[in-house]
Amino acid sequence: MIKRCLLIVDLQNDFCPGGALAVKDGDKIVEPINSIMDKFDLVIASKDMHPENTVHFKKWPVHCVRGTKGSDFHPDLNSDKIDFVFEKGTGNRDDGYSAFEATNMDLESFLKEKGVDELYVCGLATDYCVKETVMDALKRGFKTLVITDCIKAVDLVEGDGERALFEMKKRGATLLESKNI
Ligand code: VGL
Ligand code: ZN
Repeated sequence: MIKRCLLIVDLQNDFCPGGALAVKDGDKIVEPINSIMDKFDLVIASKDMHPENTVHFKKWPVHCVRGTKGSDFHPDLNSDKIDFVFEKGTGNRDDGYSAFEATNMDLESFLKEKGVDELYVCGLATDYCVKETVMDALKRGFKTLVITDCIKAVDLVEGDGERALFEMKKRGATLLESKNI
């Protein structure tokens, strides 16, 4: 049996409308993600979890500070079904865009120990943390799939999200829609 793992990247209040670094329509992917969780053997998530002072805030508005509501999952996300949460960006000197930079547990060893064959990635944001996580997964040899209707882009420059998808695909990721899982 193929073991399939869903990785939900940074579906936190600060990246949703009303948050400190809101991604347009970021909240619209919550229900589609809830509705696919049961298709997976394992569901994990990452959280952007920054200290109050970090070099990361020279590039971005203050967001996802540990202990604040902005760092919590979106309230509608079915977090009961999440088996483990990987925290990243926890230091003062790192951006921690990729979930493979998590500091509370090593994601690569975790996936290998669980015998994961296919890593499905969704969440926020397409052009930053989703992209970096997918690139790192591919680098480490995981079969990596991106669920295109369960991601949203920051699009700081118009087209960033589309370009990120193109790069992920070029590097070897499979792009698919949730209805085809
Ligand atoms: C992210 C910008 C800054 C993300 C995190 O989750 O994509 N983007 N920190
Ligand atoms: Zn961040």
